[in-house]
Amino acid sequence: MAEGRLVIGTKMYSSWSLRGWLAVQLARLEVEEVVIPLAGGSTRAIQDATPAGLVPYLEHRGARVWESLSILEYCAEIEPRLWPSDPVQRAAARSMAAEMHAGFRALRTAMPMSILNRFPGRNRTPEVLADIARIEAIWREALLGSGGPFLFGSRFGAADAMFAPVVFRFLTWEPELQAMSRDYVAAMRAHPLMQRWHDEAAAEPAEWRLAKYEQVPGA
Ligand SMILES: N[C@@H](CCC(=O)N[C@@H](CS)C(=O)NCC(=O)O)C(=O)O
Repeated sequence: MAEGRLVIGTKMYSSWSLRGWLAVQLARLEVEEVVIPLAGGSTRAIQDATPAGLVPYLEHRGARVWESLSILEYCAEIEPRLWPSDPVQRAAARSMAAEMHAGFRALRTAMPMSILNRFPGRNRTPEVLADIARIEAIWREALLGSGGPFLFGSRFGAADAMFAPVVFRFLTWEPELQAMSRDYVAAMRAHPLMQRWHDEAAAEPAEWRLAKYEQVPGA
């Protein structure tokens, strides 16, 4: 029986929802999944269903958890292996997750998650390329330290969950990436939870598609 619910947005586009959903899956919480279609702006349905008017939002055993990073931390209390066991590595993983949560605005704005689309070569502004360079640098440091294939070793963890939408963005927008980043993107994409999210996004009703994320930018 469900012990709560996870409220998320359209899987095709809702990058923050993907982060919360991955954490909930990795911690194996038994919650009902409530998907509210995004409308490209604030919606009454999401405002009514969540404290901050944003998805993801988790209710579990009496806890009310909003903000994707808080959901990750809540899930890590139940499944501590979401973070590396080594304190030095754990500090790095938390810093990367926090940097993703707070930053990379140029990339997030110019290269939205739109899972089934392919827009190679588009929107490579200097600000976006700077974000991508920083992401590649921190991925590289983590992967070299852990040996991969995930950021902190063999287990898909919280830091990977935070960067999962970046993986889908890179597959859509196809920026030029270093070989190590390409290998990481491939390892992430092959993970069963990423495959499941992709397939469930592809199965969403056609009427949930939003023109702003479906059109080739600038066309
Ligand atoms: N800082 C929040 C950001 C959440 C967010 O911006 N979610 C978007 C969808 S990806 C949203 O709910 N937008 C309101 C709407 O579309 O009605 C988090 O980390 O959870």
